[in-house]
Amino acid sequence: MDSERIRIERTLLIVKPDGVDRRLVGGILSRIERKGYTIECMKTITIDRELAEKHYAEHKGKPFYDKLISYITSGPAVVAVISGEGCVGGLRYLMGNTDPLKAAPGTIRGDYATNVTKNLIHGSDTLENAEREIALFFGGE
Ligand code: IDP
Ligand code: MG
Repeated sequence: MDSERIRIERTLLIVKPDGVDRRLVGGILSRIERKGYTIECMKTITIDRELAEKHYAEHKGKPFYDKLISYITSGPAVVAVISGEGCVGGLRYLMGNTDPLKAAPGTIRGDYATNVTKNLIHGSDTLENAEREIALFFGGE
């Protein structure tokens, strides 16, 4: 029965600067809400270098790291806490493959993006990272 369903989780969503610049924020949030997830809180910020480096610490030293940091800090981004049943994995599924050229049609990246750096959206990849990232972006609030 319904009471046995997957537990309610929280995850961190970022509509990255290309998504804000392309006016895709509403369209992306609409898909997430349509799925049944809740926007718990949300803000528009320009991510500074220090925050970007903390958020993407696991990628330090990779070939795409410098490009990633300059991209994510390049302009306003929309950051939100999303909640709902199994939403960590569920949001990843809605987002599609990291490389938009490999993301299935019907996913956000599959439908709206072509570039592996400018792939529109971030969603936490594990429950543990979700809690870490939520604390990083909303810890003082
Ligand atoms: P994810 O966003 O799907 O979790 P990650 O592997 O965590 O993907 O990579 C973080 C971000 O770094 C990606 O969303 C993308 O913007 C960028 N990125 C990942 N892999 C590459 C790559 O091979 N080339 C360029 N940028 C990349
Ligand atoms: Mg990731």
